[in-house]
Amino acid sequence: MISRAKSEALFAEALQHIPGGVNSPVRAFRAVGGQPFFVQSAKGARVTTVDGDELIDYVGTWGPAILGHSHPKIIAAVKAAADHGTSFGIPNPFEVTMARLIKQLVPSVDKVRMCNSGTEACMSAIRLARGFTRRDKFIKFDGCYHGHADCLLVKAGSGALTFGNPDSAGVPADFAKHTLVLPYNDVEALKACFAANPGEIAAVIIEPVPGNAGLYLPRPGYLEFLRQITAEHGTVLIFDEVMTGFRLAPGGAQERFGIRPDLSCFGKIIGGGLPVGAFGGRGDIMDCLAPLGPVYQAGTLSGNPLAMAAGIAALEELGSSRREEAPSNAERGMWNAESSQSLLTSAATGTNAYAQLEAKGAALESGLRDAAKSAGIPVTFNRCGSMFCGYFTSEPVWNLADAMKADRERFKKFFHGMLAEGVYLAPSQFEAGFLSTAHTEADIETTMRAAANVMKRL
Ligand code: HOZ
Repeated sequence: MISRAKSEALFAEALQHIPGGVNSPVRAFRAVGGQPFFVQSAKGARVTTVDGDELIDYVGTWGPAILGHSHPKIIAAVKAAADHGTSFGIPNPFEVTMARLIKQLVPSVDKVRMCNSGTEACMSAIRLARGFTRRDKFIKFDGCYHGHADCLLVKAGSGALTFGNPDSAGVPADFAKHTLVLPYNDVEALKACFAANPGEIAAVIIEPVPGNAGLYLPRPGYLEFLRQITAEHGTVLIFDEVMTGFRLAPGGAQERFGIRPDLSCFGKIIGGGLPVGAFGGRGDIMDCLAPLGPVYQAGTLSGNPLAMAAGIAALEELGSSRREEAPSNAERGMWNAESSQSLLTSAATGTNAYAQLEAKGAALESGLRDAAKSAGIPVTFNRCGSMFCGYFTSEPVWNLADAMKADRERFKKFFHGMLAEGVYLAPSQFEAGFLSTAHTEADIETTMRAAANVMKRL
């Protein structure tokens, strides 16, 4: 059982000053009941609460902590950058380095524009696609979350879904009328939508591996079909890699699945945990942005030196993994069974971040599956590398409709049981879990033991 006195006092005060006591709804524990705890510090795979409890953390600041919290190189980079100033609103050299690094790691990116969050990145990518194609409509998928811009907050995942409001109040119908929503993993629905809107669809935006309604994977051939149909219709294919970028492979989901989108959106990961976003892709599309072209997009803090320094340190650390140990297949954009196997083998030497993430993900998956099986609890466990979700259902989960069949009451009990055992999972059945290179074998074993104990009581 974790202690709560200081967290409770802080939350009581927060409720007086901040709506719902939190600055982002998913932190409020509404989906699982109870109150959030407050964090004093975070290091490696652990967060320490203000009441002094250390928890094994599988939220990882909602994804960015791929290298664990407070990685020494990231902290040192931020401190060094801060000595030279915290914001200029004038170009700084870090921006150039960051752009070069992103291009090296993600070959579909010819040019990239920095912004301040994943929300800004997706909102700007949609505007850019519309400006480039001179079309208004775009397709998104139900349960996918691309931040909280008006036109994207339609059948959204994450907090919007968690709290039962996938369509937010405050979004005028006129602002969302060009947003076409389809089920994920459904080829026929895509065909029908393109047939019904010939020459009208500016973009398709997709989380290639949706991680905002739990986690589900693309069926074999689905992303390939999406690439093909968008190319045929002159529609801009946008991959939202805010959570998958630099995590599922050095070049993100697009490298892992061998697809080249036209535009990609990135977020918190490229800030090493500081507030950052970016969108990039084909040069002919990106050059439509002001000051070169007619599509306006801007930001005083875009390319902020502290955020850039942190992100550069994170990407260099991840990128060095690729250069040392996984050059050939990764460079060719391949992530097949063979390359995964060779990475798994090299995990034994412990230096390749992606091999470690893969191996840790596999170990956690097998432990949690065993725990559920021994307890006789039906769980569908979806995993892609270091992202995972256990749904309390016996049926496979390939889309939002499947995810909605999960037993959320059981998830609540599981969540609180795990927390009492010192393991922090995201406080919603509709969020993904994240491993980092800092999770140790011992952390994973502790987690498996905790899950076995808790599952017996569900
Ligand atoms: N929605 C994101 C997680 N799936 C970020 C967390 C947040 O909204 O605060």
